[in-house]
Amino acid sequence: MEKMNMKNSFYILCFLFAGLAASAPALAANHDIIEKDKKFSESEITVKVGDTITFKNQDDLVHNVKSTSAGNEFELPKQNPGKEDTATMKTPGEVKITCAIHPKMKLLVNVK
Ligand SMILES: [Cu+2]
Repeated sequence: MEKMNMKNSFYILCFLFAGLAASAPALAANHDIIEKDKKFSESEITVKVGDTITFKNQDDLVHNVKSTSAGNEFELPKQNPGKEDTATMKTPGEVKITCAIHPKMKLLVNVK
């Protein structure tokens, strides 16, 4: 009888942990954006708060990616060819990303 109770307790614990795991918030995702021919590989993307965007410079010139959008301001270090850097999207809203050196480069990020 005692053994049976132990077994039942074990199943109940398993059930509880499974429930906890299922209700845990989704892990932040990373989104890759390529910089090539003085363009971003996407013009608009949608991400979640806490997600990161990795900017990969596949051009043969320097880029300087930045945002001045409220709540998501950042400026990545000047990127030599082959470099990559990551920015975290912290606040819901529209984030307008550009390159300080090439202002025609534009990426709109919708942070949900
Ligand atoms: Cu640039």
